[in-house]
Amino acid sequence: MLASASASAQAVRVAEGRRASLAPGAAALRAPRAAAAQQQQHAAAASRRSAARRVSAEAAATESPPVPGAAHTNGGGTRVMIIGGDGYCGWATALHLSARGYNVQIVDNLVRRNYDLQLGLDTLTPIASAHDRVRKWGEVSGKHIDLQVGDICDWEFLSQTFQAFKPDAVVHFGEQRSAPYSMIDRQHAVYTQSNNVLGTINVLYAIKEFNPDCHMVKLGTMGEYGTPNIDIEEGYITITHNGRTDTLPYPKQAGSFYHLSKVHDSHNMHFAARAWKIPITDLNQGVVYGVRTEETMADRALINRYDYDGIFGTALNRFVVQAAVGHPLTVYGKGGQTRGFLDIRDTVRCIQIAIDNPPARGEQMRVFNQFTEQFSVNDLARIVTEEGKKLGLDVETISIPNPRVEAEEHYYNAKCSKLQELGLVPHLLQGSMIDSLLEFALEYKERVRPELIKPAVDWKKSGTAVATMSAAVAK
Ligand code: NAD
Ligand code: USQ
Repeated sequence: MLASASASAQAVRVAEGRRASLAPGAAALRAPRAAAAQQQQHAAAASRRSAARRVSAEAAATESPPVPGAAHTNGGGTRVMIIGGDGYCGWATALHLSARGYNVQIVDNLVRRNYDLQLGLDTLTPIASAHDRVRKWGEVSGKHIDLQVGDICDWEFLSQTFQAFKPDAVVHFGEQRSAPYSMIDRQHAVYTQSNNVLGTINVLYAIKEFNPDCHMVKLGTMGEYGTPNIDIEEGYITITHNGRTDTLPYPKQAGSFYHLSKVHDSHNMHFAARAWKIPITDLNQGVVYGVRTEETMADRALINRYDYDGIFGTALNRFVVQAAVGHPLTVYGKGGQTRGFLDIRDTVRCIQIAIDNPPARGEQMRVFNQFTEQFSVNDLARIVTEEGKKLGLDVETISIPNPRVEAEEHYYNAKCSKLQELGLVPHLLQGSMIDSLLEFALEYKERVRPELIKPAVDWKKSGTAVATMSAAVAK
């Protein structure tokens, strides 16, 4: 229960902020009483504001030349709030947009870094702190990114930040994004859905109350659709039933409590677009691979995170690291699971395209499928094996019992033309891409902890007993 019925509105706000900003397992860090939490929150907010002011001042004071080759194209000073801008997709996007003339603010509660601390995980790449990153970006590019550390589930924080920055567009990456994390146990399932669904509702209210023209660009997932035995359309399907025809949201059959949180978000956003005429674009993104973008490679302190563990690592990124350290590629079950994939260089471009092409107010929520190619897990293993051989690596593949509940052989044909019609020119998965990713993984291979590679979260065993301590390392 978040708060008793008789609690004051202030206590409810504090309780909301406290609950949402802490991932499960962080209970020991919680202040015992609401008053203490409130004091802490105010102190944290003050230090947050002064830290952000420091970062702003330092970044603004630097006058170094821009990143070579980073064209300052059509951003036109558009004010873009990037929620989740310290994460894998968000950081690359923040720099991409900043380099191109958008006025960028990052909003992030840094909880992704906290998940690693709780579970004993780490990114392959040594990433700088959020504050050092934006400071370094100021030095390297001469561009200022405003950083606000806070939780979007905390309405007081979000509403004040929104009103102060006055964004023209909000790009919302700020969710718990791992399917295995959401299936660790009941606590992690509840956290994932409350963090994701309630955070998104707060963003919708902020837009409605303070600037209903602000365009919400929200990261959804291809996994919302599941693997139906018919073609997957981009968001909507026209159905004729008993002689009548309608165009309706495409049916959703998600495969984890995480993927389901995205389904719930989509429904809530679809409703808000209708009820309040907010311009919204829902991007159903496929699995992202790669780590280099022009801007994140401009300095070591700008390097992006790269997850390879069994909880946050995604298929292709994991296989590349496995090949680099001589670990057999971990195909789950039969390996016929087919998904949409895209290069992180296309993620950042897709977001820019979405921002530049807002729906009109009152238009139905827009949905784009954001991926460029489909592969099965077996396809990925074959490609990584072939490319590994070229670099002299002896790559093996094993089939391990599937920890998930999902179809291992199925029809899959998803549409993805809308972003390309608006100008996306895809980076396709070619040998050279895998080679450079492999070389990247080889460069950091000393940091790999092999015990984190095998999956330890089993969908069928997810229970009510708290399983944080056993989630990362398989028995
Ligand atoms: P990530 O975990 O690296 O980044 C998410 C960021 O959001 C983190 O920095 C985290 O601290 C922040 N965050 C989480 N909850 C927050 C909250 N309540 N308030 C403020 N900040 C919060 O994830 P990612 O891989 O960059 O994914 C970004 C988005 O894209 C997610 O919504 C994810 O579901 C979606 N997506 C990712 C992929 C992929 O392959 N990585 C594919 C499809 C969709
Ligand atoms: N898989 C393996 N071996 C591995 C890892 C994964 O066979 O070592 C399989 C999984 O069983 C699954 C497929 O590869 O069938 C994809 O798994 P994944 O971990 O790469 O991706 P997923 O859990 O779906 O989640 C990731 C991101 C998530 C995003 C989603 C896009 O973590 O944020 O929403 O990709 S999509 O898959 O299109 O829904």
